[in-house]
Amino acid sequence: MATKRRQTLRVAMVGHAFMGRAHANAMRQAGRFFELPFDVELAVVVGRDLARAAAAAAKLGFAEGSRDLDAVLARDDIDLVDVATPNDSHAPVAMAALRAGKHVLCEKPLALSSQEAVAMAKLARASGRRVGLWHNYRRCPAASLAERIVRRGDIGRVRHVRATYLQDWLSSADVEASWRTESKRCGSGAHGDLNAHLIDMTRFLTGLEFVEVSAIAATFTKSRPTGTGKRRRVDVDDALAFLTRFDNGALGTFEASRVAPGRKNHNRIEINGETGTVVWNLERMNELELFRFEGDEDTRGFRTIMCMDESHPYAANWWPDGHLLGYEHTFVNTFAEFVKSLRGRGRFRPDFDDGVAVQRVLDAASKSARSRRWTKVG
Ligand code: SOE
Repeated sequence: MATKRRQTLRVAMVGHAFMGRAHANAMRQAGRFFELPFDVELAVVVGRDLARAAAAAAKLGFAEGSRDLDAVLARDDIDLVDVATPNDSHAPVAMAALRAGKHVLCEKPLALSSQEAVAMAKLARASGRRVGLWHNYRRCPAASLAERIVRRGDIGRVRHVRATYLQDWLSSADVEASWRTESKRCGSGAHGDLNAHLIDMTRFLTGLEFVEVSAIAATFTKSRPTGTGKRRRVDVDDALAFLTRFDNGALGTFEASRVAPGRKNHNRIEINGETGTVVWNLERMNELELFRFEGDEDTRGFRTIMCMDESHPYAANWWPDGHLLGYEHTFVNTFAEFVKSLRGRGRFRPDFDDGVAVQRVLDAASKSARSRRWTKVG
């Protein structure tokens, strides 16, 4: 009996730098560790320079490279467009792909502004296509366990969210300017790059919405070398911190910085509820810390849950208990969930509506940092 031929999901990836490599790895690995409804075919890498796009395609396992996005979008043998480019091209590329009838996965943050994000989400809803955002940390098993714990009420009503995302790669004034230090290319600095993750993670873990924010920001290095002997003005934040009040009355403190020496990728979130606390820390990404007011007082304390058991989200797709996962696996888990969602009817989360919610908080905090006033989230 002829076996039913599985359909193929053919992917065009736009951009091929750090995130392009993480995405390509995830696309190649997902079918080896998850039961997917499609065979994934890495069809084409699109870049501004044909030679570099072709070289990236060869290295990352795609069939070919191209510099002609319009031609790639016009092909009827491309089903999914993956946007792995700097922030200023997320909207034009994603919207062109949606108009061409493609599904879209897009890097975070969704857009340069709320206005742009709203237009993207509106087009996505009208398109009937599946869209998603690569907020990969949601699908770290320990983070997804934290979501399960908070949502089922194990720590009670949330009262505090305390989130930090710190890096140090811009500490030196000698680090060259890039798209990440120019507002017309990135929207904002550490704020959109790192607070975006914290805002999305908070919405994921707690289901809370941000109501109002009060922010402070700083740009310590006002210009950076361009590698051509000139210097370019830096018009984005090196760091932005903000206070927030949530729709259930809970209080939050958020801090993003890319000039915190020694902090390489320090992404940590602590949720305090009425009856307990949960802490997820990327630097110990296989572990979850949990405290609950339970048991005898003299034996109470934080306990560390190693999140590699088959009872933990995604863990059963990988290795036996106790064998650790890494940064790359959060992207593989994300891509696998997205591909599975193409068969289902439910939303893939986070989608572009989630991206709008994140962008609105980012914009309100940026506005508050400028005005030095409490600002409602739009
Ligand atoms: C740079 O800050 C960066 O690559 C972010 O853009 C990613 O979203 C984060 O996961 C790692 O650091």
